[in-house]
Amino acid sequence: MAADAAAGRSRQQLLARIQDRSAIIGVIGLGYVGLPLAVEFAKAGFHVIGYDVSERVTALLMRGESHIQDVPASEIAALVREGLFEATTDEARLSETDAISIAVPTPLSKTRDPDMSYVIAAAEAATRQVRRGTLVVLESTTYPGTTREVLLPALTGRGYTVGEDIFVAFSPERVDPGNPVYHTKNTPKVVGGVTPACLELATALYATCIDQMVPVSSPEAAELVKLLENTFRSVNIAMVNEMAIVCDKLGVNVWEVIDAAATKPFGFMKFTPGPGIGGHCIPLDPHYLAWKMRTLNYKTRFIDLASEINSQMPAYVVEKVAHALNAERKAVNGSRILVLGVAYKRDIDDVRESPALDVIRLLEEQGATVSFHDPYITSVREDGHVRKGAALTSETLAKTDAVVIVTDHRSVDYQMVMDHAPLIVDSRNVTADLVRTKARVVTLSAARGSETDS
Ligand code: SAJ
Repeated sequence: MAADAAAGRSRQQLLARIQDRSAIIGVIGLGYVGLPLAVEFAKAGFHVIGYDVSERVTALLMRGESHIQDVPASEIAALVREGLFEATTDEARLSETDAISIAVPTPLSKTRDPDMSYVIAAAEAATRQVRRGTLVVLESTTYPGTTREVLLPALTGRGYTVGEDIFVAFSPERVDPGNPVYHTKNTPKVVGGVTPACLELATALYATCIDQMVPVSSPEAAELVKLLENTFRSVNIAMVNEMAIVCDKLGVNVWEVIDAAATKPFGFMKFTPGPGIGGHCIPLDPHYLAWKMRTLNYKTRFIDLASEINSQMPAYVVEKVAHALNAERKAVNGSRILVLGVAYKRDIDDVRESPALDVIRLLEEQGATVSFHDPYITSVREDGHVRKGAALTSETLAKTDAVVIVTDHRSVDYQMVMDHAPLIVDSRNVTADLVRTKARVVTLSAARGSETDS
């Protein structure tokens, strides 16, 4: 009876501190997920202690700067000034918190298996520092079972009982970098608690700063929601990438087909082919599920096939470049090629896992002299050396043998590229509506209808 009373007290006390905003919130990992979340908690009135292992990150945040494109420095500066947000590399500061959200990377190892080192490090830090009665929520995208098999044992190892002395949940991050409409606050938040009390506290906390809660019955359900979302995208992107190859072989323009299919008002969702998929989510997350299912002797064929097709797209683009140069009696070897756009998707500054890096590597392996231009990225660090971006001018364009559009940033003047480059290989269909002037244009599949590649 006494334990129940104590547990009830812990839950009630934390609920009250959430409601009156006196709870101190910890966020482990101040990246593109953790920083926007920390800002939302602070804007809701909580004192937020952001913990990150990077001294560079915590120092710049405390100077009121931002390293995340979607988080304005002015917002950081104001919250730091008001004492609502502080960033630290001192793990011990987490002992002051009543609730902790963990938003650390979950990359893949070289053998394409989950690299849980960041999650384990964060779980161990939280375990060392948490006080009795604390709520700990894992946000990192991971395989189903991680919360119960990795986070929970670490925390209960301190002698805590989940649902009484410690509260544990999983809530997937749904950040879409660069999305002008959906941000942390207005994107519905899925939450799965290890016990009903864990779910109640986690939803109460997030409801203070996120508009819509989506409670589910377990952390495993919440972990799988995220993996379904990203596997859905990977599989559908792979399907339209294969459709691009199909259309090319049939002499049909894939974007014309997709645009027409997208007029179906029900039962269809538009995806567009491209040079492959990048980012730290779609190329990686489905492999967390594939890995987990392999341990249960089940082969997730859709995930594996989608990954196979998506990862072959950079080579398909390079094959298009070679074929287009060949039509001008040029070889890739010795050609001067400008890769236009290296971020993994348009209008952002993130180059992680970008297919542009594969396109550049493959072209250079065939002897091309490759430069790049990206309005958001001035240099790319690869294998220890830094490659600086080139200016996009009529002179640099005229000197190329081909321009390969890999990322379709909206700020680029593509008509100027059309007016000065001799050849464009457009992997994003961004030249479709331009006035045809100097450049010959090749796309991933055949030109529209009766058009010929000029
Ligand atoms: N891509 C295509 N064709 C498409 C859509 C995307 O080739 O039709 C490519 C993009 O160019 C990019 C990659 O796929 O290289 C991933 O694109 P993305 O739009 O999924 O962008 P991410 O990975 O930054 O963000 C996604 C979120 N995006 C959307 O829901 C629109 C979402 O899936 C997750 O919230 C997020 O990953 C995450 O963190 O998991």
